[in-house]
Amino acid sequence: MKRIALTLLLSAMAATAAAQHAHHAPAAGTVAQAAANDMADGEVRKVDKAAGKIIIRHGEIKSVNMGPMTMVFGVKSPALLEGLAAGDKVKFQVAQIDGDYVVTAIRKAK
Ligand SMILES: [Cu+2]
Repeated sequence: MKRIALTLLLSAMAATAAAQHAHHAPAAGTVAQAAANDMADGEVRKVDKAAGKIIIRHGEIKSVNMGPMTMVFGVKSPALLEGLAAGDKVKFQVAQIDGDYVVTAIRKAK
């Protein structure tokens, strides 16, 4: 599960880098415009591994038509929460599953 998510993320990152002819992640503002349109920026506020939940203060999430806010998300797999802690800046993907907003991929932002 984790391996698949990572592969997807790396693919998205590679596509972004290729599109911008950049070797490293460009400034955040540029990423927001050019990255795969379902990668959102956020900052972790709380991780609840037992419940499989994460609270993220996030920017606009175009994939689910959501403006900036702080909210709780479910996670597609508890493994996604490994290594994450409050205060981490993250890039993540969200899907709406059965009416709930669920993080399907997440990684720390550089
Ligand atoms: Cu939200």
